[in-house]
Amino acid sequence: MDILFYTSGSSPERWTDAIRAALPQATVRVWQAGDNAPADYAMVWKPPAEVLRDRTGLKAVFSLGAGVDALTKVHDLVPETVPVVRLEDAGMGEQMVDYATHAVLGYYRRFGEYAKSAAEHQWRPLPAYRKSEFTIGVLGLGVLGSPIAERMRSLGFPVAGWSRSAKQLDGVECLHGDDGLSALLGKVRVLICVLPLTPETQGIINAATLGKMPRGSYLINIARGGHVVEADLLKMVHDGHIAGATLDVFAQEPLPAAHRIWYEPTITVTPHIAALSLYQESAEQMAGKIAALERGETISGIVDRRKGY
Ligand code: NDP
Ligand code: OXD
Repeated sequence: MDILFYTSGSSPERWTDAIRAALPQATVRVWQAGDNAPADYAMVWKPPAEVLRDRTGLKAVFSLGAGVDALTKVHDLVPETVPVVRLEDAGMGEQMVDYATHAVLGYYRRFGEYAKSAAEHQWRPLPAYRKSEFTIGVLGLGVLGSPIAERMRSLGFPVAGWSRSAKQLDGVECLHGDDGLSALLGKVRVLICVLPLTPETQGIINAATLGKMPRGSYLINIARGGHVVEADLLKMVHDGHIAGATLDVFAQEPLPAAHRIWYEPTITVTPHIAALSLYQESAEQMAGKIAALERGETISGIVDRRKGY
């Protein structure tokens, strides 16, 4: 079995070592310019078109991440009969849950405000919030959003979640559609975005949607930079409507050194690390799915080309 590998990131050998360990029977090669030999499977992250264009023999293309927005052009390169498969959790769920928990508890216990007081050597106790008044809204109730909603519920916060189709999650108010989104925004103290980036969700966090959130609420974006209209967010942060934000993803990455977002004291920036693909877990998941495909079985995680995720 021939596996073609490409990542735009660093350390391809960490991936290929893990893939070889999970698929000892396979020949794994890292794509080099000019390579147009057949392959049974491709495992890729942000590949240039030449990696997949006219590639013969392909039975499936695997994404080395959960989000497939960077793979939309792959859909024009490989025939519809070749499934494009994304990572499902593979160790990312726990990381996302921990990241969201840290940020939410920081807002709930006002740690950002105390850090500011401490920097000014000011002993300034603030009133405590009540959990019952601190509703957490989760946009996206998929593989990564659902466990975040569940963790928030188990911490005792009221939780509302929003998805494309109707859902049921114990103890979570599940909403969908435009009315559902408005209802969720109207009650949240913290909005957590875990949506896939598609034409429908591009720019979904903008002046209009942020304006529906109560004054003094917070945003956590751990999905894609394209979900947020950054100029609108900066304006709402300046006028105090949004009390703070934790952003892991940006329209342009790396976030340029001179970007205004770096200068906002109430915005916390992390460099797209909310969840990192784990080599071993990811390779084992892909190997399991390849084995299932080879047995002629159906697998989960196939991207729906019409929905875009
Ligand atoms: P899933 O496909 O499992 O879940 C997506 C969720 O979003 C589903 O609940 C889906 O609804 C909902 N959704 C999609 N489109 C819409 C829409 N138009 N309106 C309302 N809801 C919508 O994805 P994952 O949970 O695995 O991943 C989510 C995203 O997290 C990834 O696409 C990626 O962008 C991001 N990510 C970020 C990382 C980071 O380090 N910052 C790491 C990993 C992922 P339904 O259930 O009805 O289909
Ligand atoms: C992903 C990511 O989509 O790391 O997996 O952003």
